[in-house]
Amino acid sequence: MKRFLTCVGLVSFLTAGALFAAESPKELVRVDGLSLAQVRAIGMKGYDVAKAGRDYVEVVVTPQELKSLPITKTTPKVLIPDMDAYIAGVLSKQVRGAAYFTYDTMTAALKDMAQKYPNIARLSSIGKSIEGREIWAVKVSNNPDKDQKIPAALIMGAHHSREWISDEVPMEALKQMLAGYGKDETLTRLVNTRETWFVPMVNPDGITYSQTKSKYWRKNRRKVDANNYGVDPNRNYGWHWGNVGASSDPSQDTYHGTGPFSEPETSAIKALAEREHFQASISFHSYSELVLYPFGYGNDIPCSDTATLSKLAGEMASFNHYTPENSATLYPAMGDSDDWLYGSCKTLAFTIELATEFIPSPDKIAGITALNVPAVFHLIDKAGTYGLTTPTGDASLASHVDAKTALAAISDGTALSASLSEDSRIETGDRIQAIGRHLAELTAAEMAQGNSETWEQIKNTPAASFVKSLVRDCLTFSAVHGDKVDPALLNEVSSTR
Ligand code: 0X9
Ligand code: ZN
Repeated sequence: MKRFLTCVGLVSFLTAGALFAAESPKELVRVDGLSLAQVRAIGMKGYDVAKAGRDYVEVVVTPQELKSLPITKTTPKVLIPDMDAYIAGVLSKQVRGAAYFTYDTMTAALKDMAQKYPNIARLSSIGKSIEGREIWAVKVSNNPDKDQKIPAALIMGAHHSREWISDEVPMEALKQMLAGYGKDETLTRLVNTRETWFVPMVNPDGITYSQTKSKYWRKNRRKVDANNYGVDPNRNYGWHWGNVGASSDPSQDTYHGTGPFSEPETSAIKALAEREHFQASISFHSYSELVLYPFGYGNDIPCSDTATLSKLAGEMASFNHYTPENSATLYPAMGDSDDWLYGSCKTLAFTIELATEFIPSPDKIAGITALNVPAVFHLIDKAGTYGLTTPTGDASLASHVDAKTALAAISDGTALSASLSEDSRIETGDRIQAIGRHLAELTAAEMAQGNSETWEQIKNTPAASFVKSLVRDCLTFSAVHGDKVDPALLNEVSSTR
């Protein structure tokens, strides 16, 4: 629950704060009535902005930083006067059944799941954090030891220490996906036709520090120098790395580190992503109830996949009722995971800012995860459609997907085509054609075995109409090359327009 102090309260708090500056607690303040230029200036300077709109920001500051905020004629309101006390308050409200995962309880839960579902879940460490904790990843797939070259998705949480809710959604999605295998049709299909990687706690040291020391902490736990700890993992990814919305001062919460991927936590994600080639990803954070998409390293950066990214963001938002927007609209900041995943790996990469406060009261965890898990499953599904047809996506997967995925990719890609630029439309068209050729081969093979299910679906899917003649070509080719093809089949495909 947010607490509001009056302006008078704020002034006396600030006066007192100035006297014992070194130990002053951090506070969350809201500044209303700003111009868009002021909002942008605050974001660009690397302040620890929690939430921003066209004319306001909510920002975490020391009393000293508050004084230097580039604002005029506006009076900040203190929402939370002492962030460490706020953390302690949340911790004290935890009860059995409504409590946040710690690194240890998460590790135990992941080990349990991997043990319970050995055929579809594989637990591994993708690297160690600065303090030597394993960064755990679980791969979910019907053949988890094999790279099947099928659409892959990455679901991450807890880049930021004090955002405890952000690992809860990946954990809950993972749990439901495993439990639903063989019981729920959609989840069974997703396990069988996708490779999904969950990395629920990217920054385990930060979460642990925040939870055990009642500390309002954002970064990892690197000891930078005698006085300063921590690099902001979400300013450390290497796409247009620099100072936009980040700080080169190690005492600041948005300190970007000494260079791109200077941190083991971001390097671990980099190595995983470069190996697995994810078609789509979500990185969970808190707070603001947003679905963000790249690029975020500057305003109005051209991006050939904006139509696809904004469409998919909008679809996820239809599940959680959050606001979909380009991440620079929140504030431009370089070095986040989405920009690098999209820019470098062509992953359709999203950040979901959960909730309306950094650490919701523990009794709200279940409601927030229930709202967001369906968006996770939707993204995993669409990794196999938009992820294949989008102009910068991975064309090589076209020849590996199952019939249902191929059909959905043709439908989604075709529906999106109209909103694409001419160049992107042509590229997307080529991808749809490639998927269509693969689908035709699958369908012809199925029909030769006496199974016309996919053929019937193609007939009922207007966007896949072009595949019908390709199926006919496949069957004719087989017949010409001496395979036994039922003439009734040839007749059926030839007479279908
Ligand atoms: O600043 C961040 O890293 C994210 N917000 S948070 O309050 N969870 O710290 C948002 C990153 C969005 N990306 C860009 N604006 N580039
Ligand atoms: Zn965050």
